Amino acid sequence: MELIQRILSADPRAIARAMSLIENGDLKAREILKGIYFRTGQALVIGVTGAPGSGKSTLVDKLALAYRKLGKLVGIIAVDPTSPFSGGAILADRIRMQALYNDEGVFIRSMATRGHIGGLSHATREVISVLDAAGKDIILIETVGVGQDEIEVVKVADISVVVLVPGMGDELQTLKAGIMEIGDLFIINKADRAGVEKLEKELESMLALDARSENWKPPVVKTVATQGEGVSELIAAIHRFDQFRKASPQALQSRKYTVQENLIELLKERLLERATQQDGIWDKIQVASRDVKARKTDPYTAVEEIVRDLA
Ligand SMILES: Nc1nc2c(ncn2[C@@H]2O[C@H](COP(=O)(O)OP(=O)(O)OP(=O)(O)O)[C@@H](O)[C@H]2O)c(=O)[nH]1
Ligand SMILES: [Mg+2]
Repeated sequence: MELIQRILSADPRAIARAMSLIENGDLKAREILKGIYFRTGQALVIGVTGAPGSGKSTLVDKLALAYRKLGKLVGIIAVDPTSPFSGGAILADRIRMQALYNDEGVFIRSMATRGHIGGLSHATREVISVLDAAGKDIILIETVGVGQDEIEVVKVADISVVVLVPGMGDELQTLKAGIMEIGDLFIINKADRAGVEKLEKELESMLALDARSENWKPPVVKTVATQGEGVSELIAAIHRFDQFRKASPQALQSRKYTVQENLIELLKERLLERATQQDGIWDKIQVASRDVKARKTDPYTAVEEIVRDLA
């Protein structure tokens, strides 16, 4: 397919087209993903997550610029799982630095993935594959908040960076469970503000309690994203983690997507697709729903009957 060749030669319009097909759940996306699979697996995928307004976009921009200076090709994806429409995601997109838009070595895309059939992480992973195959060395993924959706996205990243800001106090406590598990590296951004030391202490004591089996103590890096302060330290910390994960891939296995999980997910998708393509399936589902609701049958039997009738 011509589109595949164009993606492999990093044509931005082809990349954008492939991403639209993926977002829309178009069947053509699958052919593209098949065609590019053997060229994936090279990029370093960095997930950046944190509370709204913590400075993720500013940081991602500065990181992108710094990586460009190091000669790396960069992809940026802003994922907005909280927004049912693309509005939120477009907003995240708009504030990016002009310098990045003018640079051919940077590809930027926003995604509002709520409602994607395979779920958020699924679509994100496919979009990452496209950027990876197009030769991007560094792929930055920005997600809003630290909730279940974000944790899903984090699973697709090679390294997960959690952005905190001083003055969070209690908020840190509520984020605790989520962030402790997902953070490979913590950033205290807006380090030009009061309360940095307090936050740092709290974070350090939480990290000290963290019973990780994996021999990696997440570093804490202080940044002032607006000034680009701390960005080189951040890149150094990312590099150290990258070395760690390559040296001990077993250590992180439980948190990252495995090939087997991916296959099971694809299998579910294909089986559901096959089922829903059957003639009269929606009528059967409707009748069954009515019967279950009226307690004429139970949902388990109803599904068994539907499955038995599948060709
Ligand atoms: N004082 C200070 N302000 C910062 C710093 N980093 C970012 N900001 C400001 O914080 C605001 C939010 O920054 P964004 O980068 O949009 O934050 P975000 O986390 O991407 O926000 P959402 O995508 O809306 O969740 C902007 O006005 C930034 O200029 C910093 O280090 N210090
Ligand atoms: Mg943002």
